[in-house]
Amino acid sequence: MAQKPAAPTGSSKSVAKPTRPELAGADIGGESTQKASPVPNDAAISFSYSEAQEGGGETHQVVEGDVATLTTQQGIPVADDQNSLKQGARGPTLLEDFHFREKIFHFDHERIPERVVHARGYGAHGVFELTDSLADVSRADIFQRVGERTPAFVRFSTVAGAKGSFDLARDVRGFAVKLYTQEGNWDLVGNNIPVFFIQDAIKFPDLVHSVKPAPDREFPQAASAHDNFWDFVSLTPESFHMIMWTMSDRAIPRSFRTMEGFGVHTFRLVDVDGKSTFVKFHWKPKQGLQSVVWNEAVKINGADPDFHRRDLWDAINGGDFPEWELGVQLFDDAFADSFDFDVLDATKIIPEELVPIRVVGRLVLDRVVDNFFAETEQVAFCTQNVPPGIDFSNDPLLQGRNFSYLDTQIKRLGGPNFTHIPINAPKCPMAHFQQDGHMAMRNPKGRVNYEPNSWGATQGGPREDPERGFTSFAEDADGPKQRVRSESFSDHYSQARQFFVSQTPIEQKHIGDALVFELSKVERPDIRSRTVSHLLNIDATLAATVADGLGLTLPDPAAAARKTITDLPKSDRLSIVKNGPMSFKGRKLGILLSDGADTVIFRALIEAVDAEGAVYEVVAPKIGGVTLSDGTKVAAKHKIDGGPSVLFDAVAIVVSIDGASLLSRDATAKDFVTDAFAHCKFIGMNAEAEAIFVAAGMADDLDQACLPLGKAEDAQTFIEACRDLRFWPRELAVDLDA
Ligand code: HDE
Repeated sequence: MAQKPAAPTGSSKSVAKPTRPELAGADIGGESTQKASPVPNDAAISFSYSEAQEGGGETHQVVEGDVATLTTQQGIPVADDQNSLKQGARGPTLLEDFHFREKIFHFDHERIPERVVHARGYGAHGVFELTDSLADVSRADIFQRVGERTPAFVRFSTVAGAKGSFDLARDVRGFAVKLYTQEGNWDLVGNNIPVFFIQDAIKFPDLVHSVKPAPDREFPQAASAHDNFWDFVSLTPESFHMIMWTMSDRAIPRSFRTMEGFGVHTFRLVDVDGKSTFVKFHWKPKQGLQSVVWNEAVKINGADPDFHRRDLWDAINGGDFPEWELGVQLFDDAFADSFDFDVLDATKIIPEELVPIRVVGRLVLDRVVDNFFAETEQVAFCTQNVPPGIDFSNDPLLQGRNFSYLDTQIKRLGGPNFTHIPINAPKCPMAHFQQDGHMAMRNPKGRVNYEPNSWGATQGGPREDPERGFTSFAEDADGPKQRVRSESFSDHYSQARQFFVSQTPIEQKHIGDALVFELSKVERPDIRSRTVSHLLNIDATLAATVADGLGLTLPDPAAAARKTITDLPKSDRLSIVKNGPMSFKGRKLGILLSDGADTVIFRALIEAVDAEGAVYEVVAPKIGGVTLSDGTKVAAKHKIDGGPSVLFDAVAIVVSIDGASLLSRDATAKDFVTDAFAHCKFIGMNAEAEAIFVAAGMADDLDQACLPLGKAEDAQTFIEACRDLRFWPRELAVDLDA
């Protein structure tokens, strides 16, 4: 017998916003949330759809009573969505079943090509506010009026991995910002590292091929620790400044929220008189800089491959809106001429100590997307999108990008009308004669689609405007056509060294560890050796440490086009540790509880976390939660084997004697404490918890960053200690590679 169609159960789901448990209340939730905020996405998920229209979307629903009726794409109401149309109950499916065919056909076509690089990304909406006018150097409308707000969309990404890869790959992070200005979209398509691997865009396909999975075996995924990548970079000395950054903790950020962003290239700002000033763009996170350690990153990838996207989603929905300052480094031709390096060379920075950053605005991300595909996947950034008052320099990488991004969007989004997709459409008036093409949504009215024309002001359509319109900076350019690399691009090691010597000892150790790890995955000894030959031109101690870590005889230094400048001043701004937040705000405490755990300590802990502007999650032997010493029930966010300590910035262990003895037998509970310790985290623990450390073989290891939680006041002391984020001396004391 044919099954009866299921009755629709409802047209909209309400996603209840979790509210912070009253501390005085009886039962407590297993996680905290930050201040509640009205986030549109949480209001209701409706089964309606929006149709892109000029001037905004319109919502269509076929509604009967309170419940929307399921329809086909053509709007035909559907009576049965459970069974295809058959000739008899057990007979063949009929071609006539248009609902079935449409449903399957549409499903078959759901995928679009993933981005050739930066495939895995996560986006959010926000707003840019100007805090200091740049009218003195740029005519761009976005830079004129202090206090004015411009809508923004930001997409963070990894570079090498596929769309479904994990978040904590050792990789550069994309930091692409679309600003919907009153003079059209400005896309600042940057990274979280201020330099790049190569100097000329013609090498980009080679670089990307080398880091992506090899063509025969299609692995390794989302990793640079393999022969092809190190083969390419060790044959490309210009990449070594970037290599220092990617081997540093910058390439394993704790969160998108704790990364800097950089425009990388030198751009131009152009004022009303056509005068140009060179500019480098910087995004400085209000959350401070923070990264994880490599062993932790590897484990996070298993425990929560979506760690970064979940973090952004939770922070924004919890009302803890991430914020960055927009800073500019401004300089003129005279500085450019006097600089040790070429400002057109994207493998170089201009140290902030040399050209200080002027903060001109702030970017706040305050809204997650309604639909990942529509917004994050379909957003199309193009470096060529600049409004009047912002212009390009001759950086050969930037020049190449200006071709590549438009080209790739046409392939990825299927045609030239990708600006009709709402996330890509400017939010200012547009008028032009471009028409037709696949999926044209905005179509001109009237008979005129060309200019010049003589149909007059009302019918003739838009006209160019020499005053308002974009004009390119009138730079003198001359010289023979030639395929050359300017001599001024030939210093490949001096700034790599400057970066390395500017790091704290623990950060230098991490760079050495990363190089040893990566090169240990390289099978060909000659590639390992060639890489070390470049390190010799950067820092002799680093080269010796890496050679030793690989069990390699130190090779001769690589032939250098230019001798390394060894006395470039150290730059504190290049270190993460020196630019930490000194706050636990926005961080997450994992609290391991057992039945019978002390209520007073637990309540004191969550009060201290709350006061700090941090969040907590409860880990327990069972997901049903625990009953505290006074009978209060606390829900768990994680069962112990699903909530390893790598998911948290710091951990607290508050258990009863029975709870400690139960957890002491559990391998995942022992991993919880050994990992927290090995990753240099601050650990708060009551006396009973010590049994778990003893069981984990750590009886003699506990140090000053393992803080007691014996009485209520200890909670505050512990959270204050957590402001340092990590207790680095521990790593230098216990790691074999130290
Ligand atoms: Fe990209 N890059 N890139 N890139 N890039 C792309 O465009 C390219 C470079 C960056 O979230 C592609 O839409 C060339 C530097 C980000 O959607 C493609 C060169 C920087 C994103 C492309 C570079 C970036 C991309 C692939 C060498 C930092 C993701 C998909 C000259 C300043 C944007 C796409 C998003 C994406 C080309 C080098 C940043 C193929 C040819 C340097 C953040 O067009």
